[in-house]
Amino acid sequence: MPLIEDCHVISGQAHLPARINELLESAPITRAVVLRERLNVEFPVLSDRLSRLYGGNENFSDWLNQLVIQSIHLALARPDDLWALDIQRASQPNWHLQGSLGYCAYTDKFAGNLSGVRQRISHLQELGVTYLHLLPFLKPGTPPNDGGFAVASYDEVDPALGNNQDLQTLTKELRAAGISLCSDFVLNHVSHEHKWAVQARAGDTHYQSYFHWAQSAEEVASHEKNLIQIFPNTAPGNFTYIPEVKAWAWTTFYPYQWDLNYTQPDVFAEMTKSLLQLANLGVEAFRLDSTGFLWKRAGTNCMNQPEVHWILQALRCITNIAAPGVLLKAEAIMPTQDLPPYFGLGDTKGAECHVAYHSSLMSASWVALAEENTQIIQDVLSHTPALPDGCAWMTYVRCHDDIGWNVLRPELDARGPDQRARLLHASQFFAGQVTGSYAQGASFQTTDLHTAHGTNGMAAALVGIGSATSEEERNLAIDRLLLLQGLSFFMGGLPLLYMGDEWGLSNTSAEELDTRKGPDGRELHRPYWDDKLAALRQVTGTTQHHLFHKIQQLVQLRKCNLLCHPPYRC
Ligand code: OTU
Repeated sequence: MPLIEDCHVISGQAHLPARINELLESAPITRAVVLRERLNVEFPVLSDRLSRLYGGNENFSDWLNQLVIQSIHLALARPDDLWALDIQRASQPNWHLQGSLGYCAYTDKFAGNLSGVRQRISHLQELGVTYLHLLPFLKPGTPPNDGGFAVASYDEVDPALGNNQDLQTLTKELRAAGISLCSDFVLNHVSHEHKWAVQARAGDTHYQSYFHWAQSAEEVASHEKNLIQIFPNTAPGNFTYIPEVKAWAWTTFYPYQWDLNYTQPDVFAEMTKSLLQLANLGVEAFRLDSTGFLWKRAGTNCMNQPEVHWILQALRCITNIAAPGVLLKAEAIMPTQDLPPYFGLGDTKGAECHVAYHSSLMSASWVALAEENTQIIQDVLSHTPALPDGCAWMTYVRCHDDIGWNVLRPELDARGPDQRARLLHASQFFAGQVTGSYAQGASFQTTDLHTAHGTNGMAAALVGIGSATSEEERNLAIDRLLLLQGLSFFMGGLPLLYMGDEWGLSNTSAEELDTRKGPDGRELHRPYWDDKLAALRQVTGTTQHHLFHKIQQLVQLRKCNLLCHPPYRC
């Protein structure tokens, strides 16, 4: 059932192709009836969006039918409990907004492996968590692999963390505890060790078509002049020469992450298949990584192209058909003004993602802390649109990435030509380079003292819990963190806590950093969970206790607030 009724295509009794009708006729009657209802709504929208992308291809109709057949087979394979959950959620489109609280962690750092996460469920329940985002747990390429964001197989759990059966057991236990598991789904790129990349390197032209290639240094240069750099220090440029292919692969992120080519319809079909298979293992939400970069258009910065939204809307149709209880979350770390389309607003109107990160609000809250002035938060909020029914911002204070400063450029530029210096100030402040700063963070991807890119560090280190030398300073630092969490909790979206922030877990130690492979500065805020320190949350008088109980109070307050004012909107 679509959450946004108002699509370009009028839905009704869709004319379904004969092969799809035949499949439904041979399917168990109760599922077939429901699937037919869903297809009546979704098939016209799906074929519209996909024909915008692939309609020019000769065999488009056959390909589309095959895609729908694949999705129906996966819907028929959906375990009974998940099928029932789909039906229940379709009748409650705001199910994920009823007092939800998110929590985000690396599986290995939080609990060793997927089975270990089951031992942490009681902790999550103590907090009132309803949504758990475990950072990439699918089979990655050999390190360095961008913390798992270079995926070698979307169909297998990382053997270091368990297997698909462990994943299924975990999702079941979490569900029984009222917690939905969210998995990253890295749509934009794959590891250079993924079988598609391996076959492309071996000369298979079909798999070469799964990637983007530049044939000459001139072609690379002509693209580069329009593109941004995500990791300017550690992975400069957006292309990597692949000697076996004698061409440059498009690699927006690290050289070992090859961007997928969504003009190739098989890429879309294969990725949707993997997503539905994970949904059938009980994954209830997908964090769609780096969505802004999915479509390249020469002469542009290749970000937020309209086709990105046709891809995402088609994906939404597919989940609405085969797993409608599943949530789609856009990870588009873009200025606020670029985000409404990810919720299906604007020129590319149509049901799209349920949730998107509000990264500008997050970064603005840190600038405000450094400036002791809320102006920038107010500017961001004034650019933040109201959302369609069933949609929400994901609000947060910290996550596994750096605090990116550049998303705030539009707000600052609107206030004057000299205002970007405020980002530099914030960056220096949190790196402890400004007189009076209490922060123990570090700048990310810039060694140039005149540019601000991002800031690394755990919240506790950034607000001054680590540098406090007296009770008074410590309380002040805790209050700073609560102030930021309060904003995230009461903005009206779906708040997300980052692992350990509930009791003040600090930066990764210098010794530990030395042992990690690769030079990624973000490891500073990817420490191991510390059971001894975490246990202090039960001991009165400790920082951990103080913080944890205040966070619990915020959670309670939020629940009461929601009970008194449902439904809430921002
Ligand atoms: C995402 O991030 C992930 O969250 C990062 O952990 C990955 O490195 C990256 O994708 C590649 O998979 O631009 O819109 O710190 O904010 O890389 C997506 C920089 C992104 C991240 C950025 C980001």
